[in-house]
Amino acid sequence: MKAGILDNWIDFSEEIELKRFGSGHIHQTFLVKIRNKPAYILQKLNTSIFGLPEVISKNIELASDFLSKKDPEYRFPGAELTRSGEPLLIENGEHWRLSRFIENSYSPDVLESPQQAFEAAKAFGKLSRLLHGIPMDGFRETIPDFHNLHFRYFQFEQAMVNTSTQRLKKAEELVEFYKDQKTLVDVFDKINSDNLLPPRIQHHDTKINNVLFDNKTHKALAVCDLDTLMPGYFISDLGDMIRTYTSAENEDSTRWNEVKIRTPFLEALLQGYLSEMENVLTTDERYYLSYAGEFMIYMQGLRFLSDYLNGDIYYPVKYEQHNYDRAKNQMILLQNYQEGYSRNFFEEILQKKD
Ligand code: GN1
Ligand code: MG
Repeated sequence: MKAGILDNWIDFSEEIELKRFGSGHIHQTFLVKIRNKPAYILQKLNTSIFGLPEVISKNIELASDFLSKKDPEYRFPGAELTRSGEPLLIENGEHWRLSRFIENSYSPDVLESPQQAFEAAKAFGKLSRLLHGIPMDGFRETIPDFHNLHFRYFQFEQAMVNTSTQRLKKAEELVEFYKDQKTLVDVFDKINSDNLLPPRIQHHDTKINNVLFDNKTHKALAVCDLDTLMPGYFISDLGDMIRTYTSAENEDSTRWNEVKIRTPFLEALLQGYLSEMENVLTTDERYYLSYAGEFMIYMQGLRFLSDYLNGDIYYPVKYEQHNYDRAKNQMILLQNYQEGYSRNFFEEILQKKD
């Protein structure tokens, strides 16, 4: 069946090996190996989440055209066109996409060294830098309000109303914590109402398993998972990196005592990001560097908690309180971040660079 799908792009009379790939939550992803040919990544898009698949293709195409002129060497894993020249195959109501697999690469779930944090942050910083100045006109949001914290908080409020008494009781402590942190939403609202941050094309899912590293050199080769490449603020990409590169445990971990920010990783991440973005960031953006981490950890925690309250309708779960645990993990990480990394920490790093 999936092999039949592949027929729309390539000849595969040769032996073909297809296996599930990666740990993404949303799409079904397969690695396709064909004898004597390059390998591919085949994805069946989750269109109940990405209701506008043609917007994804358009955004990627616009970015790809711009990047190929600005830096022809840049590796950007856009979609392979089907035999009829389309970036997406639509068959029986299903949407499929094929892209080149970057050979000899791996994508980690947790970073092992500050050097890797530097590399990954440099990779996403580079993408932001290269896309600086791209005309925004043709871009649209692939998931409306995806990183709109105001909207995410509203969804959380709705989830509290609609949930079962049992789940609400179980989540009481977390609910209180996330409510107490609502000032983070107020900051976001002010950024919006006063136009404090310039719109940028951002990746919006910079977690570490969306970076491809070279098997041997451990250098970042490329970033992948481009479905949420769309207009937003720099706090989305920088914040998601802080959320996932600096924690000693990934978001699924329940080893609560180990969930904490690793300072050398945070420093390396900032160095990597700033090595690309330092001269691009505005004064206001520099001011909001530390907020980026709070914004993303908080929003991800809210999303996990809302999903727990809603009865696990968005994130796939492996056990009953999986989403509850993820929201708890993010709560601990946020507390740790707020205790240890004030705005001063970020200013010192900026000053050292100046
Ligand atoms: C989802 O598909 P995946 O696992 O890369 C989610 C991100 C979250 C992430 C948390 C479209 O990304 O926003 O940060 O899970 N993507 C969507 O692991 O909701
Ligand atoms: Mg992914």
